[in-house]
Amino acid sequence: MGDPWQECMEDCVEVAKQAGKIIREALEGDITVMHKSSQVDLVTETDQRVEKLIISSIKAKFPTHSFIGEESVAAGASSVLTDDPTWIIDPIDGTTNFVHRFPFVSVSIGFTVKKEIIFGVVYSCIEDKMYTARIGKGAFCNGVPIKVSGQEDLNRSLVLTEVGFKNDPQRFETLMANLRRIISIPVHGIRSPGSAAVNMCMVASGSADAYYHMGIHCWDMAGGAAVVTEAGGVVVDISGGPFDLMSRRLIAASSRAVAERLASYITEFPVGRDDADGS
Ligand code: LIP
Repeated sequence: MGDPWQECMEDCVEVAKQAGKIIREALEGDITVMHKSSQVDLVTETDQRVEKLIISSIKAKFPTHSFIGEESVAAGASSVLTDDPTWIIDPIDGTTNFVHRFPFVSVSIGFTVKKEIIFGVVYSCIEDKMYTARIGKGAFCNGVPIKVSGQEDLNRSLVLTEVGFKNDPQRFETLMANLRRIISIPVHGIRSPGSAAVNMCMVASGSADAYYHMGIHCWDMAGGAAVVTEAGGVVVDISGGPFDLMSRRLIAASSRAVAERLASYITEFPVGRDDADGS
């Protein structure tokens, strides 16, 4: 028997391309910005339109599959991961970038079966880079194999993270203290491209050596996590322990040595879980 999920992956790439085209076209016109949980949690009609397109076209072919989509969850859908074949979708990863026309904007889709990631597709649609990874079969950018830098020394690493406002003053202090501690290790530098999925693909393709974040969601992580691991990198929890897709925290790195040492400098703050309403 061939690969039962190959057709799903091919369809995923096709729908990500269509989604990317819509996003690029939307950048030509006016963008109306709405807010979700806070002043800095942005959403646009394009996020909602693209998510509807992705879900409806996949559902038409695979009607029994389940979906966890960022905008569907914002509208009240469940984000509990089950054993079903499940598509985990971020229609625009980097909405703030999209709103500002800052050029790291991606469509991120991960596919799980029995809660395990089977493949990931991240389309960085302004750069026109299509990252794909099927577990066990390698990671690619526009069809060309990619691999992590292999960097083992945190002192020689370029580190990515998100720098953003937090409503909770204590979390904000911890975020800034972590940044200060990591910069002072010292590392070669810290960058913040603003799309979790693109950050992971940068680690996967060797343009950066590590990425850490607390407070993202499964739809930000699912596609990119497959790309990093298939490119020879590691994805672990922010503590350095095993990665949990629903935990809202991760380190992605070029090597276990970099991931573990980075984890030792990070003070955690509570971020809750994506599946907190169910399991
Ligand atoms: C965003 C990320 C960004 C991260 C934010 C947010 P969105 O995704 O990719 O890098 O820092 O927490 O999740 O909301 O643009 O899809």
